[in-house]
Amino acid sequence: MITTWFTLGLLGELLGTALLAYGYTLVPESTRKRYLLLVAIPGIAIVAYLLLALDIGAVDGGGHTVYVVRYVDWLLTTPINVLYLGLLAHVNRETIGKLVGLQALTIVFGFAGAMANGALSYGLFTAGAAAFAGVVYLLYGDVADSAVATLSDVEASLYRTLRNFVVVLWSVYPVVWLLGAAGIGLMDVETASLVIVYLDVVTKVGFGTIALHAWMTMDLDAVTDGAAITAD
Ligand code: RET
Repeated sequence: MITTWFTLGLLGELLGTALLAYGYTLVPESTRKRYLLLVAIPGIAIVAYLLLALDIGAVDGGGHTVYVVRYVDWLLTTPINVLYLGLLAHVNRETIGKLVGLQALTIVFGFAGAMANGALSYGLFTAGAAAFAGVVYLLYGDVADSAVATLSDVEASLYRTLRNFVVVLWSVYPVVWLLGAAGIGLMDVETASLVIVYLDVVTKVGFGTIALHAWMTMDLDAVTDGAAITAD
């Protein structure tokens, strides 16, 4: 059954990557380089889900299964995701470094916690949660301020939409961690996997699609208002 979920995840990420890759031709030229990050996010997940569907990348974390491949995927893609938000908001390099670093730490601590047992496991989870709280703090603080200060109203509104999307949906991951095998074990591995596959596809493809849609609409505006096309 679990292989079925992973195969569905693979299909979702494949379709999402194809859709977003096609979208590359539809977004304004000035935003294309950055847009590639949005294609890379589900693109990386294709590899992860291919491995998971082939039953590669699971290890024993002291009595329960830990999907290493999943953490490697998150370690690569979630920092790219916050990097995109930082670049969109034109925030300074130092803050981008903090965002990316804290997000990477979130995943590293979460993985270490899943591999550990007992109190250490929860200690590492708490460290991960603290790092993630730092990311959220920056996204509502300095990064949001920079978005308001440097962007047009439509772009600043896109920033807020993407930021809220990330914060709300990503917050489900630590809950699944706690309820699943790495935590109190209330949720069995199959259910947790189903929820995570669903979330992975929605967060990765959804994030890109929201941005794609917004840039397409902005491009249309640019047809009637020539100035907007070079506004980035
Ligand atoms: C962990 C456990 C430690 C505390 C926190 C976590 C957060 C994980 C997040 C994962 C996001 C994954 C995404 C994947 C997309 O495919 C590591 C579960 C806070 C935020 C967006």
